[in-house]
Amino acid sequence: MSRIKSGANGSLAPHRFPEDFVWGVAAAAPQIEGAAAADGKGESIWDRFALTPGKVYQGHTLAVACDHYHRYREDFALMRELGVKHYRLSVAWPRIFPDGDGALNQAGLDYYRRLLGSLEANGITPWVTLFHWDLPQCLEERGGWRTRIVVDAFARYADTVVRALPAVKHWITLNEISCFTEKAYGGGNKAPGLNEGAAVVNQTCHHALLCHGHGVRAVREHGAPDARVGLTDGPSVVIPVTETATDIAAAKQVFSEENIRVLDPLYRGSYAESYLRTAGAAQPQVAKDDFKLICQPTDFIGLNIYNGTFVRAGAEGRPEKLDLPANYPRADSPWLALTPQALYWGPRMVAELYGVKSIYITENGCGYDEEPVVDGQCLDLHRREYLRSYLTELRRAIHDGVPVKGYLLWSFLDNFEWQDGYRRRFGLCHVDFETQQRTPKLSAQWYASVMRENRIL
Ligand code: GCO
Repeated sequence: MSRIKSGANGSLAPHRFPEDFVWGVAAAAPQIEGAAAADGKGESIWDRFALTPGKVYQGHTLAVACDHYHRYREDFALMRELGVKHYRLSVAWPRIFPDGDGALNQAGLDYYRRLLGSLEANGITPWVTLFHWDLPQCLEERGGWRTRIVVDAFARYADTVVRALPAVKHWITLNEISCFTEKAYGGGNKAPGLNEGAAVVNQTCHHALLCHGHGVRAVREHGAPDARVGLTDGPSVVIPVTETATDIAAAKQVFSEENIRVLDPLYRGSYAESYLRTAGAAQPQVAKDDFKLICQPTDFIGLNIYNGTFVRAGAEGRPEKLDLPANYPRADSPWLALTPQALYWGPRMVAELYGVKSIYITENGCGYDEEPVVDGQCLDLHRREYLRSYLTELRRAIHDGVPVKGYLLWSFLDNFEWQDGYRRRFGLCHVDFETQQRTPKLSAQWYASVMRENRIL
């Protein structure tokens, strides 16, 4: 296990990031594209979920979203103006295989080819996620993530997409396994919104891990020789209340317990004993060679980090999670307590526990409800302060030797925020959902200078 030392990368001048640091923005197909039935696209579980009464805020749907499907050229021109050089996007599986594993929809592939061409023309490097939660509804009807049908279907989908897009050099297999398994099948608020028992939830997670493995395999077999691939995880982040050895050890123990189900298979090629013990009879069914697929070496890990939970060493050193005081500062997303130290401790713990050598923050940002445009301006000073405080902690991690190589901010545009619909705005650019007008917010101008100057201003 590697140890992080304070100031290990001491050559970094205050507020500066390393020379080759990757700065960019992130988004996902179902949240921005709209055109939900255009050019042969099939229905996704999120299209269906949004039409189910009571599931999404005020019945908002994905039908139009930011209309990025039709407006990507203008959007990329705006990115270019702001100096964006890296962009994380996702491919919508139901555009490629409308019913999951049947006939290929050539128009879907052609769309992403055009889109990548436009990115290239604007000098923007794509980071392409193969799966960001929009499972084809037909597959859900055949069992979805509960069955191995989805694993075979994903393998074919990944092979097809990777072969068809040889210009892509950065691939992300899946986005946040826990979110689309546990919070989707285990009683949460993500599509398809089911409430299955632990055995089913553990199985959905196992199938997702297998899909990650197929994603890696597909890139190695069909991708460009210099293509790189990794998973984006959404770890549950833990912050020691004080930076003393005992609180750090307590926090690390909690971090390990809460993230072991995904990270152990990925990096150690098996489920941890402690995980299997806790799961008991609800352990996932594992077939021969599953772990060979799951733990193939990757080139990096992507981490989506927004917040963390404070932990201290309680009685007899037992870890104790702290509840936040009622008036602790939060963004408007109720789950988003402002805990910038999460960007220090999340990457550090992944690096220390699993020896990971290359980490990208593939999402970080904040959601607010009221962000009006007045006289052509949106003065989101709250977002700028959020970003400044989080980036300060990220830089501290790099300064201490944590191998964080890049940061992709969530998100470029205000967009469809899942169960919260369009009410909750995460964008650097304001979107008027009536007119589709984009207005870069104050935070966009600020982030443009951070990217340009490679330092926190
Ligand atoms: C996630 C998703 C994003 C969200 C973002 C804000 O992490 O939940 O990857 O699609 O929109 O995180 O909640």
